Amino acid sequence: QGAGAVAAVDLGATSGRVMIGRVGPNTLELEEAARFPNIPVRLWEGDRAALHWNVVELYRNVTEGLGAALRAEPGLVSVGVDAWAVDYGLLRNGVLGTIPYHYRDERALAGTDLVHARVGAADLYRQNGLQYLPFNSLYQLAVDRSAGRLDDADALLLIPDLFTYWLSGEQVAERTNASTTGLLTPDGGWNTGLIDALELPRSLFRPVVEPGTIVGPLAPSLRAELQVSGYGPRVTTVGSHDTASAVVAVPMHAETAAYISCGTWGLVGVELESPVLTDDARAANFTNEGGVDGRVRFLHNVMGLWLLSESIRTWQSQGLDVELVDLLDRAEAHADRVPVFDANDPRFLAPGDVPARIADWCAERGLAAPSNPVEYVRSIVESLADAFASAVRTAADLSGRSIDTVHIVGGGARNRLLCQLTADRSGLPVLAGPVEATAIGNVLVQARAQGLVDGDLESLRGLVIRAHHPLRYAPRPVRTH
Ligand code: LRH
Repeated sequence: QGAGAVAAVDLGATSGRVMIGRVGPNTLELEEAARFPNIPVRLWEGDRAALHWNVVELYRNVTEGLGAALRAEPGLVSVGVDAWAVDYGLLRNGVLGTIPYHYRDERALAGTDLVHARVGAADLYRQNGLQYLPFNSLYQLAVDRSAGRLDDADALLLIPDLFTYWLSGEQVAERTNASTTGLLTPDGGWNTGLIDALELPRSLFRPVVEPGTIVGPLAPSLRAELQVSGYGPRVTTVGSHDTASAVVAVPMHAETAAYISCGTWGLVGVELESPVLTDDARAANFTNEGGVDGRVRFLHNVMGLWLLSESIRTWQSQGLDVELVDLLDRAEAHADRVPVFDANDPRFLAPGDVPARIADWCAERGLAAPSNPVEYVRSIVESLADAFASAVRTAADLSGRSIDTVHIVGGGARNRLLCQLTADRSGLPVLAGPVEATAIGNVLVQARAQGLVDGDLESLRGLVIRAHHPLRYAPRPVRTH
């Protein structure tokens, strides 16, 4: 076994990147080949403007990025795509028919009643083990069905599967991300009973494949466009749900660690061998998502850095001259008391004026709202840390694990204040990093499929532990005012 190179395409809610990963039994190196923004678009649809993903623009950036990766590393053996969960494209005869909706678009909201009228929430949880999120694919599909949008479709591809298809010409459903549709059985096949009960066409669903499946070469047209000589990189599935890839690269001892994959969302939980499908887990809104190698990602979605980015966007659109890094510095030094609000409140889901919604939340409880952006930022970070700590405790209780370390990976690992406050509020040491966990997890699963490394998740994590030294935040006593 020698080192070899693969390309990870990692699409996030605010940006995408193509990373080159060089991997061997004692090597794990990452190099950025391209990075590009992911900016959703609103399109008028008769009575309102709906929020969509600009997948065509993303695809152009992906192929350009892949071209750059191939110039830097002509010997790339593989390419794999991960992205956010739940959203999908509908195709007919191989052609994308509708522009994929964004899960934050309000269209999904009608889906809950449509689905629960046919299958009750408790029954659903026993079948799919998913936390209730109003935008889970099955709710979106119920709305699309009633709007007639499924009538012309003969295939459904989740976002990373759509890119895999455009890159290779092959249509598959990678299991970790398919688990976020709510339409998989716990053993990872399509739940045809549930699909029938919701009157969704069975023919939409493609064969479920595992992460690390070699799908095929790049489509001939793309090989020509990128001037690939010979066979070129194989398109390989990874943990195509970005969170599944991130969890692969958490440098943890899974039995005693909790992880927080913190980007737009903060995904807080533990890794288990089998799902927890109890009423308590459902009441706590904990999810059992499919992990790489059959592991279960038992976690809860906390709102995440979205609260910060959406606040900044609001202030900037109001003409305020603010920047996140600067506000975080000042929030770190801010000693006065700020309100801690419920970062899980669904009112924060849709794009819009997050600071005004925080003020409303406070007003409803007779609390004084933050009075300037620094206070808002401090209040958001305190509230996120509080929600993170509470989700860590719940994950431990529900799974029967005793947790001694909290890992934070993803962009949130860069946020010193968030890491420190999470340590303080959980009373546990926080190990922060790697920031690029998702891309690393993507790279490692491809590398293993290509025979560049072998072994189970623990040995893949061993490579991460040797290559990346997390920053440690020791818990401080929490001030009681
Ligand atoms: C994070 C993420 C998360 C999902 C959400 C839709 O990017 O994939 O795991 O719940 O997006």
